[in-house]
Amino acid sequence: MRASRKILITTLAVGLSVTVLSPQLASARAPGEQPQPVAATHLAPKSITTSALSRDLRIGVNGPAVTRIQQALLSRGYQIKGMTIRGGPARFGHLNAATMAAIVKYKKDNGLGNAPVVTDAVYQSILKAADPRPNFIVIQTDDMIVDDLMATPEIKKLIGDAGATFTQALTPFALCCPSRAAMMTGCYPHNNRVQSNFPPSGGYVPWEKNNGTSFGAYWMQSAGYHTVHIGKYINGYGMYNRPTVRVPSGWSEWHGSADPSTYQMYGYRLNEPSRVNPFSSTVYGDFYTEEAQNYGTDVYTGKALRVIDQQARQRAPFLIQLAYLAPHVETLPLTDGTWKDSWADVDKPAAGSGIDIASIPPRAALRHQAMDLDGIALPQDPSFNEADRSDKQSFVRNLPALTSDDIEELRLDNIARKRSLFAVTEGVGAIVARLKATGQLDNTYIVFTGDNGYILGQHAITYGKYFPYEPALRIPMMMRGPGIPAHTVIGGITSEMDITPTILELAKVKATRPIDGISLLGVMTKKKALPSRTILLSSGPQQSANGTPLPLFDGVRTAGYAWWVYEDGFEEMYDLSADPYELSSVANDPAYLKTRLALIAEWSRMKDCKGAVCQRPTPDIPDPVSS
Ligand SMILES: [Ca+2]
Ligand SMILES: [Ca+2]
Repeated sequence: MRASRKILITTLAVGLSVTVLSPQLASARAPGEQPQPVAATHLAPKSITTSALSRDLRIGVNGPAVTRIQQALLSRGYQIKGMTIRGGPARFGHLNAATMAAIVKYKKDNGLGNAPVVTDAVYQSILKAADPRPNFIVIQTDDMIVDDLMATPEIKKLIGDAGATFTQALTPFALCCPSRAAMMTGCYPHNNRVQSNFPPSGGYVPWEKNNGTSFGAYWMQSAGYHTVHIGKYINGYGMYNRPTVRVPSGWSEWHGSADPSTYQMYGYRLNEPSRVNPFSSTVYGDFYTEEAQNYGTDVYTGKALRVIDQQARQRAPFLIQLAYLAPHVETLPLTDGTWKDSWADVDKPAAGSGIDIASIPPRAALRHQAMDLDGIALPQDPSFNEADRSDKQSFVRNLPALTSDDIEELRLDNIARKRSLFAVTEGVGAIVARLKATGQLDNTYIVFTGDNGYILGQHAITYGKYFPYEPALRIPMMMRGPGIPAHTVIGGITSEMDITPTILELAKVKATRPIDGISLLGVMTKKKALPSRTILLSSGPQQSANGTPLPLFDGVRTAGYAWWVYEDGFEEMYDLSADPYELSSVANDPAYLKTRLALIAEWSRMKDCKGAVCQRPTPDIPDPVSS
């Protein structure tokens, strides 16, 4: 065997062959791997398929990938001899028959069987040179609270401790759909026009209409990223009254869950079009039959792992958005619930339409069902079952106090929610491990976040979300990746609207609309201080469990204060340093008059803000006058 390594790669005209001599690549081979000489030979075309070669070389056979690899090799000083590009680089389609035959002969001569000629490590180094842009994986849970991270320390260890943790990450709108729209666009609900879960003020149709070609994944895809969505999307996607399998704009690969089956751990439908079948849609098991292989969280993780494997062999960098259902409640299949009209995926639903389906706490994976979690106590801070709600607007003021039965139910809900997150934790672990095994971890950013927080009995509320109290606004958020120092903790206000601009800055991709969030890159790398932030709070049409409309409100949250006004004019305001649990509204306290007026002025600035105006730091908010 010769000491130097030759790599046979790329296309050539029939009858010629290409030899690439690569001293650098010899050192890039995997530990323990022996160098393998490649003999370039002149061979007549044989009957071997392009896909077989693609498997062998572990590369895609699309034109740009091959061309970019050639360019990368040339730019790094490799000599490529005897190469003729049929039709020129732009039209350069695939590795031709002579190359394939040469590789087959080489493998035969060297007794390599089916072993790959070019190893993953070598190929990775070529790919990196061809397109060094980083990959991104955004892992999103549904209704997860910061406290849930206590039950899932592995997520914190693998993502937060390995990078940055944002301890005061807020959603501008504590509801699934507006929150996800804000995350994907980097914009406030008043700018992306997704202001509730349902049309006409929110949901899938307004989403596509207003943001289909102006949000993170679309910009990334336009810049050459392979974009993949797995799981829950914008509420109303794939509804029964619009059964056609559609891939929303911006996504190269689609595994979107069709509503309302999105809210099932078993028996959910994923729309998964492929080149072979553009209308492919699969129902995974049955809601009432708990089969391990169909458990939603694990199926979603498996799909993410497959994409990670697949992309290790592709030139294009990727963005994966992996949206788990846990720890959200599950809803019973449609036939068992009451379905009021076709509300969810139409432009103008009939008046009075809505959804009223029975729900159950999220089911854990079978392997986690026997774990004894009885020791997990329901978090009960001083706002839990707040007795005196005279400072609060009538809706919350008039809620009945929680009974011991209510509290026991909340305790069990909390345990079920945390139990459902163990499979997510394992998923995060598997993803990190697979990125490492395929040589991609060092070039991949992973974001872990929720969509909205969850209220578990605070202020006697059992509706979970919507109201702008702290437990609903706060979400888990962390990010790891190259250049982000481990154990970075950022305590100031951040928002899920910051995720898209951060990714865009890292990928050097431009947005085509003003962005209301800010990139956190400089903050994470300690090159910039986090500015003081004001987050605009807003609301939209939403019903309580019994069909009563919830009161609308608007407001702001600054570092020190939360202020909002309901549609009936009732104001609530909390001094978060003195009253972090929001027990006593100071909206009518004369000592806070100047503070309140400053917050109202801040709201006036923010309520119709766009881009730079939304990003402006919070001005001085006067302290209360001491009495
Ligand atoms: Ca949610
Ligand atoms: Ca109170």
